[in-house]
Amino acid sequence: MKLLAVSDLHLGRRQHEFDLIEDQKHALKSIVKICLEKKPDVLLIAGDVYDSALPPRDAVSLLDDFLFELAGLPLSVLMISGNHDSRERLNYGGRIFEGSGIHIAAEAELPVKTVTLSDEYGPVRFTLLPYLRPADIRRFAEDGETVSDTLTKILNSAGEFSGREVILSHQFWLPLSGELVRCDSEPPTVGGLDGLPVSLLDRYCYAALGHIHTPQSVGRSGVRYSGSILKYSASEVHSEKSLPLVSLGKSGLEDIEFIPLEPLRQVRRIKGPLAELCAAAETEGVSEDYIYAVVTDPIPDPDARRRLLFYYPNLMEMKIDLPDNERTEFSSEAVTRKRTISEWFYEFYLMQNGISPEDGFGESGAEVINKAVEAAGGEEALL
Ligand SMILES: [Mn+2]
Repeated sequence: MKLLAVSDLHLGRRQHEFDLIEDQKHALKSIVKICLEKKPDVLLIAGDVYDSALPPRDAVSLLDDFLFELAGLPLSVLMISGNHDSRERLNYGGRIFEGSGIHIAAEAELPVKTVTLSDEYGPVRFTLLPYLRPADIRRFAEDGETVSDTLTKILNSAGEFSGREVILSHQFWLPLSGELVRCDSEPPTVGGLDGLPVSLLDRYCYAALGHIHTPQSVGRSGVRYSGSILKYSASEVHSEKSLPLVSLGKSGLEDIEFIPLEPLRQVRRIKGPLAELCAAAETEGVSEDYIYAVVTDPIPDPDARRRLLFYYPNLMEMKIDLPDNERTEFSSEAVTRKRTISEWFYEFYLMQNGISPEDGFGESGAEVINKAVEAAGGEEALL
């Protein structure tokens, strides 16, 4: 059986005011093309399908087109929610799509959803673990259980199975030793559920993971973050995107082939004095690439951005590289301003529970925060 794994599509994402929908459309078309050429039996989509809980119309249409094309191919599609997805919106139509071989698990529920498919060696069971928030873990936990205990219980809710098993997950799984390659387009933490031990996934011959945007395996080759479909931050300039094409044999994982995912536009970082950057562009011609520019002139040209835009219409970001002792004058208030305790709490509550404190506590959300801050001695005492 052949599996193709993708994750972190982030459909509808805007980056530095650029709408990436054309780039995303191109990436999804490439995935369909890879499916036609490589003929996987299953396409695994491991979460963060949309970039936000309320995706823009173009993104919804894009997913609709993608699923429609996939439904016409002789393969099954298994899809879970990520931390960016709205469960209800991703689940929309899911029960009807089952008839076309598209299986979606977006809601946290017990028992966990499974889909069993077969090849010449017998059945393969797929566990579709949707993204679980700390609040879900608390809901399923019994007294005295650790997060690992509760997760094990959730995974075991699939029931006994003696054949080959595969899992899709969007939790933050960590290797038992060594570190993961991180980048700027992932949130630095995922609530209180950071760093789950990857040993909990030992029984799966392949774990298709989402959440980390740089493609990489975790501990062993059969546990793998596919990575995002596009370079969603400057820190990913050198991280080439690829899709793992996984072959399962009689006793489990046999081989992984990496299929490169060519972007519509390249993402590049350029650095140097403005005149040099412009001169280079003069010979190369106007570039449609997404550009992160660093201008190194000691006295920056106030017109630098406009001049670069002439050659690089898709200029994502322009930074001026100043000597360290001059840098502080240019840091804006928005970046350096300390957040208040209320703001920290608001963000933390939203991250933990997926709803705002207003939605959690009703009208009195702000009041609850203020009272808690007061009881602790006020903002000054806490910061
Ligand atoms: Mn993501």
